[in-house]
Amino acid sequence: MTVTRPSGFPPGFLWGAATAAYQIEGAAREDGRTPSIWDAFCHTPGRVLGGDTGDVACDHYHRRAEDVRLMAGLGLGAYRFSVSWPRVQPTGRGPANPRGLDFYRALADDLLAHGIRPVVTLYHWDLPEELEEAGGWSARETALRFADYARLLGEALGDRVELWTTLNEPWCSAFLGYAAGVHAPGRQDPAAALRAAHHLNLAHGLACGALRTVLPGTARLSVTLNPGVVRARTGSCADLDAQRRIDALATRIFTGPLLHGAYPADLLADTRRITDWSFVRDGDTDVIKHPLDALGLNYYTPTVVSAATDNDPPARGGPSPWPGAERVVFHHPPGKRTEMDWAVDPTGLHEMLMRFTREVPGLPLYVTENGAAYDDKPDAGGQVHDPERIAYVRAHLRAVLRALAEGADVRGYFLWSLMDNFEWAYGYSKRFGMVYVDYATQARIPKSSAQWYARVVRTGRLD
Ligand code: PNW
Repeated sequence: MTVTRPSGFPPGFLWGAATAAYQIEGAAREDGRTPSIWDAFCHTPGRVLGGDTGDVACDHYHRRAEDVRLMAGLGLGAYRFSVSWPRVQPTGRGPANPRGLDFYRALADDLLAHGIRPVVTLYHWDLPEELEEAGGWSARETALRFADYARLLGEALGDRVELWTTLNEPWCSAFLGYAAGVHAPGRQDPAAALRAAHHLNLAHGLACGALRTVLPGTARLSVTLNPGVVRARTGSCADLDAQRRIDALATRIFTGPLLHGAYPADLLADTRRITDWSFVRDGDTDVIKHPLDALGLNYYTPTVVSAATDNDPPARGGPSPWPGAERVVFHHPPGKRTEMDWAVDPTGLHEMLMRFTREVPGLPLYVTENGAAYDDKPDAGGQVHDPERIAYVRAHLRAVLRALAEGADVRGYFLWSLMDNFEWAYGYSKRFGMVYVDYATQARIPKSSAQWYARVVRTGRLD
């Protein structure tokens, strides 16, 4: 078999970097912002490593202009950021907080002034705490509130933003947040997690409807998923069944209704012990299957699974994020790892892109996150060298090129992340940035990967 490897990316390919509001903004109590579920989670002892919080984070709320100049210096064509819901609609309901909206208008204006396209994610996990107190994503009401919030954002930023993403990684929101409890709101209720997944899907569909009514015809709507690239450890029937179960819970629980208008029958059967799915009402799946203009895909590492045997000890480490698939064992594939202990395997990115090329032909794809955490430190001269990150990103960009050569319609790539930031339950202990952040001084130091990435962006070539 001949493998075509074009050395360049198509003209117009969007080169970007990504962040999320709670991970970088800080200013947690300023200008009318109220707590989100992540503020509450971080301020509960024992939840986040080192007791870290996003109270200050990268202080981006106050350093917006400097950070946009940094992006301009790297030559970025696009910047993917998220809006903090409790900053722009403090109670999660009712009128907007104008000072919150002003921040995002100013950010979009700064980006546009530097020729950087703003790509907005409406929800990157920071639900207003008031809505969590009313049931959070396990309550249907939250999906309705999300549609109102989307409309409000559409009205405020519609003249500045073309590419919109409703949700980031709803799998994490539903299953890390409501089943495993390792993310906010820290609940451990498998039935609530499955309800949350449905209400996130519904929220996406309702938000798309709301955005379509207020946005100009040029607006493009998308959602960002983190489809698991799930591999069976062996070809045995039992291992293939474990793979099928995890694929259903990781990916098809979202892509089923979002892209095809129905929940997969095997998922409903696998979870029947936990819920009867009566929270899915007539018409919901039609709302969820709103026509999309693009699909955002996040990729870090593949997953290898096998069926538990009688010799396998019961899973350790708290409740499973996989309701209905508790007897599945997760394996560490051999080879290189990042600081997250995630295997470096770019073939998974290629596989993911080809899966969606086959599954939704014609739908433009964006890699909305890809990157790696390494133990970066400034050297004696104050420089930060991160050759492993360069190798990681280069290898994954090669996988994108390979997918492009095989017909995938990949329109852009967003490196996670622009800068080191608050890595959720790991606090500040994991650094994903191409820009180093010295949290004591808030100094930004572009790592060698940033210089390397700037060259890729400028030339559209990898070497
Ligand atoms: C994604 N998992 O999070 C998020 O979109 C980012 O906010 C985050 O910083 C980045 O990836 C790096 O972690 C994930 O446990 C968090 O499978 C956890 C998982 C996956 C993605």
